Amino acid sequence: MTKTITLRVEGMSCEACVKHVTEALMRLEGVESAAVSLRNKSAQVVYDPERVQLQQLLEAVEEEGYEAFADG
Ligand SMILES: [Cu+2]
Repeated sequence: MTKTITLRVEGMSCEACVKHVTEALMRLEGVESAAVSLRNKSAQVVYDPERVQLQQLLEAVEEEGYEAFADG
């Protein structure tokens, strides 16, 4: 059973940032898809909560140098 969440992502300024965030999320085991929007400052992530936790999603984005929040 997958879950869909929209994260708020701060600090992206161009399409390369979008790519970095997308790749950081997709690298995680259990993430099925990540739709990152520069314009909306968001990342819609479909993931399997049995394989990856929300906290790991946030950390993956932050390790790339951006800020991520679970409040959409
Ligand atoms: Cu950029």
